[in-house]
Amino acid sequence: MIALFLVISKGFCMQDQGYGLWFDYRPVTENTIGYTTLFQQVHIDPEISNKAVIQNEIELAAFGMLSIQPEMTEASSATLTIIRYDRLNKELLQAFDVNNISLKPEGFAILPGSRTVLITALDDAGLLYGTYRFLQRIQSGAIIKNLKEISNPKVKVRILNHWDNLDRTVERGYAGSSIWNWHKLPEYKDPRYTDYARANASIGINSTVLTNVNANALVLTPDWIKKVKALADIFRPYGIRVYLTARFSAPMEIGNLQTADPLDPAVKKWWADKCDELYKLIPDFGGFLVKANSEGQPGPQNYGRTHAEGANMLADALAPHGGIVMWRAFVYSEHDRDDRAKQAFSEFVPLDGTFRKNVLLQVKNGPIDFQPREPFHPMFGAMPKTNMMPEFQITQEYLGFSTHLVFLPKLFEETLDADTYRQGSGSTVSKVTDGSMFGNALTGMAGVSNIGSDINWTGHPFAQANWYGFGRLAWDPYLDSATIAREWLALTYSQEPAFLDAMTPALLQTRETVVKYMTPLGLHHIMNAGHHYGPGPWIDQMSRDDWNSVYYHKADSTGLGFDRSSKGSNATSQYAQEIASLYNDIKTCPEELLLWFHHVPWNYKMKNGETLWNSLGITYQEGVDEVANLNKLWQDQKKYVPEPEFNEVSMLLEIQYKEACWWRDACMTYFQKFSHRPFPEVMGTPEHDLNYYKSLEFPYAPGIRPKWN
Ligand code: GCW
Repeated sequence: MIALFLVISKGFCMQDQGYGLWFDYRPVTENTIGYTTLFQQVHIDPEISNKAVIQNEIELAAFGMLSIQPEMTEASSATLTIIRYDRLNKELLQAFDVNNISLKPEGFAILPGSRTVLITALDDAGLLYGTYRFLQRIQSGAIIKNLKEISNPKVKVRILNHWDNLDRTVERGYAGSSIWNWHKLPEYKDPRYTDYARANASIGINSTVLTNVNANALVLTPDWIKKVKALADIFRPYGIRVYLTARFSAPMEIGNLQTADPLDPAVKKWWADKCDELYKLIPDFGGFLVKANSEGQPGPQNYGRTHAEGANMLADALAPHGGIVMWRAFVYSEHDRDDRAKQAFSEFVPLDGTFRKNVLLQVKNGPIDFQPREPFHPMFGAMPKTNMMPEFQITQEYLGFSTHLVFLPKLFEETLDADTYRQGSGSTVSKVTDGSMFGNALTGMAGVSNIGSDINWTGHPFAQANWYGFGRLAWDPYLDSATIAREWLALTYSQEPAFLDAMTPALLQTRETVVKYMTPLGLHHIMNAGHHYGPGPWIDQMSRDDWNSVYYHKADSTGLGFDRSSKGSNATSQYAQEIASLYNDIKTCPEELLLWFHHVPWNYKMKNGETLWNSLGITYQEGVDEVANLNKLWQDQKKYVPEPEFNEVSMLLEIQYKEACWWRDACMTYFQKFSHRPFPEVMGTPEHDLNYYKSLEFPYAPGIRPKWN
C-alpha cells in the first residue's frame, strides 16, 4: 500500500501542481493512430554528443504518454530515426523524402515516411530541438502523416536574463527564491537544474544569464566561477550556454585596481585575463550582459568614456574566445531634464557604427520601462550599423506579479509586429530582431525570467505560458500569439476542442484586460513606489522626478497625459516621419496611446462619443468586468485541469478581480480630484476615499531590490 501511496502522492503533488510544465508527458488518450508502433524501435545517431539526453527524453515520453519502453535499435529496423543530416545513408534517403529541405544551424526536419518518422538536423542541438518538437506534437494528438515540419531558428541568441542575486533573492521575482543554490554548488547539483535545461531546450532557448543586471562582482571570483562551471556543464548537453552579468567596477572591487576606466591598459588586461580564466573552466561561456551608468550602476561614463568605449573594451576581451557583450540601453539620468522616454535614443543613436561586431545592444520593448503598454522603443531600426536585440520582461513587475493571469506573448507580439518604417513600410521590429533589416549576423532576443523555486516554477500556473511563449517567439518572432496560446494549452492541460476554443481567446484577451484596469488609454508608470505593487498615481515624493507617477500622467484641472508630441517634449521626433505624424496629431493618435503622447482635456470627445473622463471610468470598468468574465469561464474548465491547479487559478482570479477593482477605484478617485466630475455610472462608486488608498502600505511585497544593492 505504501508504494502505491507514494506513487499516487508523488504523481498528485508533483505533476498536478505544475512542476511538469508543458511537457509532463501525461497519457495520450488517442494512440490508435500508430503511436505505439512509432515508439517501438528507436534509432538515435550514436555519433552525437547529446545522445543520452535525447534517449532519456524519448524514454520518459514513451513511458509517460504510452506506457511503453522503446527498444533502441539500428537505423535499418527503426520506426523512429533520429540522425544527423550528414549521416543519412542511401536507404534512409529512399525511405524519407529529404529533398529540398533547407536546414540551418540548430534547425530540424521532422519527416514522416514509409518507415514512420525521421528527425534530422545539421547539428546535435537541432536533433534535440526536433525531438522535443516531435514529442510536443504527439502530446497534442497530432496524426503521424501530418507531422512534417522543417523549422530553423530566426534568432541566434535566445536568452533568459535572470535578475537573480547571489543571496538567492530575485529582483522583481514572484515565484520564490532563485533556483541557483550557490551555497551548495559546485558539488550539489540539484536535479532541478537538469529540468530547467530540459524545459528551455524544449522551447529552443539556448542561452541563460545566471545573475542580476544590478551585478555583484563576486560571481567573477575563482570560487564562484567554479560554481558557474557546474551549471554550465549540466546545461551544455541541452545546447544552453551560460552568460554572466559583468559589474563594470569589478577590476576595482575584486582586482585591486584603482580605476575601471575602459581605456586604461591595466583595466583592459584585467578583463582579458578574467576572460581567459572563465574560458579555461567554461570553454563555451557565452559572454557578458552589462547594465552600466543606469540607476546607479557603475559604467564608462564615470570616466568620461562612452557606452561604446565601455562595451568595446569588454568585447575585445571576449573576442578571442568567441564571446559576446550584450550592453543594455536602459539608461536615463537624474541630471537630464529631457523627457525620460527620449534619453536612451539620444544617448545611443549618435554611437551607431562604433560598437564592435560582437556587441549586441539590448533594448527594452518600450522607451520607459516594461509598462502594461508602451509604444515600441524608437531605437529599433534607428541604428543600421549596430547589432540590436529586444529585451522583454517575462516576470510581471508591472503586470500583477504572479497573481494576475496575463498572457504576455500578446504584448511581445505587439512590439515585434510594430512597423518602424525605418526601411519603408513593413520594417517591423521582428526584422531588427532576426537581423534581416540590416543584415546583422549577430542577433538575439532576451526575456527577464519569471522562474523561481516555486513548485510550478513561475508562481502562477499560467505564467508558465509566458516563459513558453517567449521561447517560441525567440525561435520565430513572426509566430502569432494565438498559435502559441493554443499550443501551450493543449500541451499543458487538454487538447479537447471545447477547452481550446474557450481558453485560447480568453488567454489572448488578458493582456488588454490588464491594461484596461491598470493603465488605460496610454496612462503609464502610475504604480505604487518601490515594490511597484498596486496603484500609486499620487506618488510625487521620490528622490527623482522621473520616479514619480505625477511626472507621467501630469493630471491638472484642464486634463491628463504627457504631451510628447512636437508641441510637447517632441519624443515623437525620434520615430520615422510616418509614425511621428500619426502620433503627433491627437485625432490620429491611437486611443490606446493617447495619454502617452498628449495632454488631453477632461471633456475631450473620444471616438466612443464620451468625454475623456467618462471613457477613463468606462475603460477601467471594462477591465474589471473582463476579469469577472474570465473567472466565470474558468469555472467551466474544471474537468480539463488537475484539481490543485484548477483551485489555485480560481483563487488567484479572485485576487485579480479584487485588485482590478482596487486599481479602478484608487486611480479614478485620485484623478477625480482634478476633473471634478462625477464617476460614470457604469463604474459605480469606489468603496473608500482617496486617503484610504494612499494609506495602504506593503512593507513585505515580494520582489523588491534588497537594501544592499
Ligand atoms: O524596471 C526596473 C526595475 C528594476 C530593474 C531595472 C532594470 C534590475 O524596477 O528592478 O533593475 O528596471 O531593468 O535594470
